Amino acid sequence: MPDFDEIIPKPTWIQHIRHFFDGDDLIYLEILGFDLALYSEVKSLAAKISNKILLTNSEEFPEPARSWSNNRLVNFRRWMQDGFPFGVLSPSQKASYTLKKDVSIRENIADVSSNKQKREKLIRAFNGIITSGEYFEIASIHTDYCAHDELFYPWHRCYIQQLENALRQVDGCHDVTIPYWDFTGPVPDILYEPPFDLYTFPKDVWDYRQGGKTDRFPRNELQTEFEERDVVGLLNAGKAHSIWENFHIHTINSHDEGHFGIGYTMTFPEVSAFDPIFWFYHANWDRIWWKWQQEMQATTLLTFKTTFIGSAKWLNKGLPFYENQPIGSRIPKTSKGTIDLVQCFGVDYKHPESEKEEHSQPRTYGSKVLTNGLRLHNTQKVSIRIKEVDRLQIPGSFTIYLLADEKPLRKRSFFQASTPKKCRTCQKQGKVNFDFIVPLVDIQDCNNLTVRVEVARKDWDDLWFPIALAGNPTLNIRLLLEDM
Ligand SMILES: [Cu+2]
Repeated sequence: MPDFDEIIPKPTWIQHIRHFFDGDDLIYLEILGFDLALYSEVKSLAAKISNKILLTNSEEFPEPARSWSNNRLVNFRRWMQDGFPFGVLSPSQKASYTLKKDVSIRENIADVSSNKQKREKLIRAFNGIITSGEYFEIASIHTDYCAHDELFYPWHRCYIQQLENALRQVDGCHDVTIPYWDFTGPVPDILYEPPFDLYTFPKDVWDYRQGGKTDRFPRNELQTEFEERDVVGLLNAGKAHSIWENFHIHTINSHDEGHFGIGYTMTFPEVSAFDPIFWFYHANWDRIWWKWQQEMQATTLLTFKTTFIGSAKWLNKGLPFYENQPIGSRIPKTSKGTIDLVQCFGVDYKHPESEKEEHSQPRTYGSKVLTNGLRLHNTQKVSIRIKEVDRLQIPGSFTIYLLADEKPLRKRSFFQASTPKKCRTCQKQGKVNFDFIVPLVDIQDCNNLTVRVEVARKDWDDLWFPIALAGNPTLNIRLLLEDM
């Protein structure tokens, strides 16, 4: 970490300023109603902080013993003067991490599969809960809950733990953990072997009848789908963001594409969790979040909040899961109680070796914050936004196409409930945008840019959803400028 008491030429929030506030200060001030872990709060209180008048009573902040050096104060004022830049952590500035001891470790399913003992235990545990019906009960939770808003990551962190707890109840499997599927490499064989290849519905669920089976693409087709949908590219671009909200929004794009890329059952929230691959796919999403938290030094509640640009209120919302408690004293979980994976759940992830070297850049869309000037010449890319698609009107998961003279230029898939109008989380964010970056040459000779919506359900085969009914979205096109 840089020395904050030296003069810093271009201080940013994420690299420097967030570290100016000591944990004790943060806790003390939170009691007084100031949340200085939050970028937005520090920004709005910056004048008071820099003039040391944050606290109107006789107490000084920070307390005299840990008072800021003059250089630190200068750094803070420079940051104000520069327009409060949030900043980005480059790969070399990201924190390294070591695997926690004395906790359960979730591993790569490819590694579990190559260890006879571990593989057999995982199979036994899965067969156990499928036979007992517990698998059905847990998978059914996803039929009615659609947590793909800001609660997405915390919700699914609890959800996979619920399955893991169930697996551990099976005889001889008390120490089993849910492995993750790292989809950046080849698809491991085990995902196409029983009991992980498919699930048979013991009763009717949604469009599936009793005795029906989950379906997904054959292995090689899945691989091709993932490549064509650029699941890994979208993931890498999302992971490179240092702002939590951006990380969340952009990685969800990759998550949704992955659901579609796996196959039909996984395309619909009502039934996706019945396909066993769901669990390994989602353990990987949880691992991706955790790794991002580790790299951003955001593994605790206090430090996690320093990555927010907006409000932290959602952290207090209840989740439909309970803390591990004896029956009779069930305490509902909130998102707060999910942030520190090791503390809250007693597990850690062993990340794949292949992830050691990564150098993605966050993809920015549309306008940029003007701090250092922008380069106008040599612009070769445009950002295209399909703006304000009213997804509540669209019956279920869909794919939106951007067409240049009727030919598909780009597409993006969106994972949602079949009756989004009935879903409270969907209602909150009814209008959604779809962003693409396109080389200028691809559209400059085109006469007509249009948009089409394709509903994923089989009964919509060959029919487009009328775009006028989807809230008549607009197309915004902007030149993509580079920083100087
Ligand atoms: Cu999912």
